[in-house]
Amino acid sequence: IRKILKDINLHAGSLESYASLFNIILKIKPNEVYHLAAQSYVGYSFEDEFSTLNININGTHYLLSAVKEFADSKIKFYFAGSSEMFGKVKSVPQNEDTVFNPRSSYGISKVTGFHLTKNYREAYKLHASNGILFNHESPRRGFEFVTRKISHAVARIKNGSKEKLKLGNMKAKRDWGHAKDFVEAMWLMLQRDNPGDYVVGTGEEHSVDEFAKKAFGHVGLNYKDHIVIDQKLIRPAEVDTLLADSSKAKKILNWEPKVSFDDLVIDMVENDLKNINLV
Ligand code: F7E
Repeated sequence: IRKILKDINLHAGSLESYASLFNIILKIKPNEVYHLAAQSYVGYSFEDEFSTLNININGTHYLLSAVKEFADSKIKFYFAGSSEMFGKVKSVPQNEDTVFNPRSSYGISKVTGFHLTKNYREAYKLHASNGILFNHESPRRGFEFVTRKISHAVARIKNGSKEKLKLGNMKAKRDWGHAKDFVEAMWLMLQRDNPGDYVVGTGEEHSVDEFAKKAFGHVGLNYKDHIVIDQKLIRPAEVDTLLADSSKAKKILNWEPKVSFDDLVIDMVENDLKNINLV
């Protein structure tokens, strides 16, 4: 965010402190609140489920409660729900009516956040919406997530590194979209007169294997020569497949993803190739 720092104001606060969240809202009186903060790495949630649940559930509750104190200000609230709420999916593709069946403490925390947001909307009449967003990636993605882990390894290996890239379950399928498209959907939700819940995804699924093949292929490498499977990276309870049915977002928000899977992979690899010497 270095490039935009001059245009924004940052305020320090913590999801673990109700007082800090309340004070920020008191100070800036926002029109819109986008609650994206969380322990968001599913892999880590298996190692420390207590922190994941505490931070994600209480943090969401604190923020909703603080927003409620300023009900007269008509603050619009967005909660970042997640396709991980569908977990071991009960039907394909998943839409707003699909039953939640989370497979990790992260998924459980997001289901709870979803219900808290809905309850504040119904009980206290907040303009509070849930986005149930499928995986959204970009060159800003953290290095622990599989897409960035791959794109950055491609850049290192292309630049001469002799390492092997260790991955877990390459058969897992995700509905991967570009974060810039998904942020537009979040914003559109808060421009509506009425709040609601929306599934946001591309409607296309690809495996980790396909992502890796395309990313290495983009620089003329065969991914099979550079990847080894590390059993330690296989999750104790995996989400095998996720595929979005975003018809509601398309119809009501007039939202459509613009970036294709191929262009997403290329954007991430090209960015890492460009910046490889700066890391
Ligand atoms: O894993 C498999 C892994 O960690 C994707 C978060 O933004 O999206 C994200 O959650 C898949 C899984 O993302 C490695 O087992 C294989 O099946 O990139 P990920 P995620 O768990 O799908 C949802 C919507 C969120 O809400 C989350 O906050 O890739 N996989 N090998 C691997 N995953 C990782 N991280 N590292 C590997 O080496």
